Amino acid sequence: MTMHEGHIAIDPPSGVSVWDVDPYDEAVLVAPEPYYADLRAQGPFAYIPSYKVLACGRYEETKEVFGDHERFVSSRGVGLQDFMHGEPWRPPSIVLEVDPPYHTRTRRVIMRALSPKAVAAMKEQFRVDAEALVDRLVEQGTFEAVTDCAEAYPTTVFPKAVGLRDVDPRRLVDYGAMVFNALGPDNAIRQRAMSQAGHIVPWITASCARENLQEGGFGATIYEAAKDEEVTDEEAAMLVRSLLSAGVDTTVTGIGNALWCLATNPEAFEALKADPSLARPCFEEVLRYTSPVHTFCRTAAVDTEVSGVKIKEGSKILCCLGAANLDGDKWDSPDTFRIDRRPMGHLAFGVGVHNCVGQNVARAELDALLTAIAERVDRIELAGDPVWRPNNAVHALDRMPVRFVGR
Ligand code: HEM
Ligand code: OVM
Repeated sequence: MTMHEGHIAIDPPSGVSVWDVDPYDEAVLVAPEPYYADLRAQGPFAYIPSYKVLACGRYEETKEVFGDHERFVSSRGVGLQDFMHGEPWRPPSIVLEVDPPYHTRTRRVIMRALSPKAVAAMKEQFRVDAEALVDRLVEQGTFEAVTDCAEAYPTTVFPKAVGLRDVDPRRLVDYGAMVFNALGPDNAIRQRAMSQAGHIVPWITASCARENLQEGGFGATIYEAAKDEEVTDEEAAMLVRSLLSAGVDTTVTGIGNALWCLATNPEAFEALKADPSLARPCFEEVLRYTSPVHTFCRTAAVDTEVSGVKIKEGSKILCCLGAANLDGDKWDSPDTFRIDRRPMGHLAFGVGVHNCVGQNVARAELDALLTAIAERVDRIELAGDPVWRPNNAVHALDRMPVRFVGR
């Protein structure tokens, strides 16, 4: 057996197009839409020789692979690396990177901590902080969308909701960059993110300890499950780590991408202003249109077949959620941003047993912020060109100067 990039090097299955592309090239990562279209055009799967993996980007196959946890497991890692054949960079997540039946138990604990009721209890604070931030940005006029808004908002509300005693926005954002870049190959982007590990990982680990979490937050609720012996204290700490891994960079990206959609589609912003209750469908369309997490992998646990393609046990499959969310066989005018589309079935939160357990939190944050913007801002103007930031798993802005003109 030959290894490549930390996983089993498979040969191209018969009938599958061999496609010489580097999905992790910085030029592809910062402008992925042509890659998404080419990936879908290759067929149900493409074999990518530079990584010796299969990739899928049509809606149907992406959903089938991503949603079938029995044939396509997460316990061998949801990045390029196969955990069965090498040490992961950190102890694996006990929710994202495990399979049922263990997954069922840990997921239940996290699900209860992030229940609709628990999230509803945070909404008033989300609203107050959103209005204060938007007022400040209107006052400021021109600002930097990524740092001043997209990072500023979640790093204000999310640590409070989790109950972190010690809040360090920089380290929270940079940890997210490590976690998501780690899903790709060991390229320069991953290495740059990982060079920060020394001063971030110990801080994250300490933040997950029971004594560093205030009563009333999501973190304390997870530790209550430990009191009831549903999980151990060590497992509770690992589940808090999952919140800190997945809960910041994703919403930072969602907000940045939402601002980009609204700044570049003024008619959509006019519609949102006219009816702020469109904040929710607007965010769903931002998710479909920009897919904040563009790729997660699965590993075939058995020899199997999808859409007539034979897949060998041990094959890594790149599931390109970003491509599936723009598939013309699934969506009308997929490349048009329409805030009233209500894109049911988009894959930006995944599908199947691992679908995003934090989606209520993400929706509550974006709902509060987009509503505050709709009520307080008359125009959103680009004050310079948006620049995208290459990341092995996340499609996010690097910077975008914008101006909020108040109402
Ligand atoms: C899982 C996307 C926000 C916590 C996932 C998955 C996706 C995703 C695609 C599926 C992973 C897989 O199947 O391998 C997003 C996006 C977000 C977001 C686009 C925001 C725009 C959040 C937030 C939290 C969170 C705010 C925490 C409060 C998690 C966790 C999992 C997960 C713990 C693992 C669930 C499991 O394996 O059962 N997310 N997420 N996410 N997300 Fe999110
Ligand atoms: C985790 C986790 C969950 C979702 C996404 C993620 C890759 C990490 O449980 O640590 O980022």
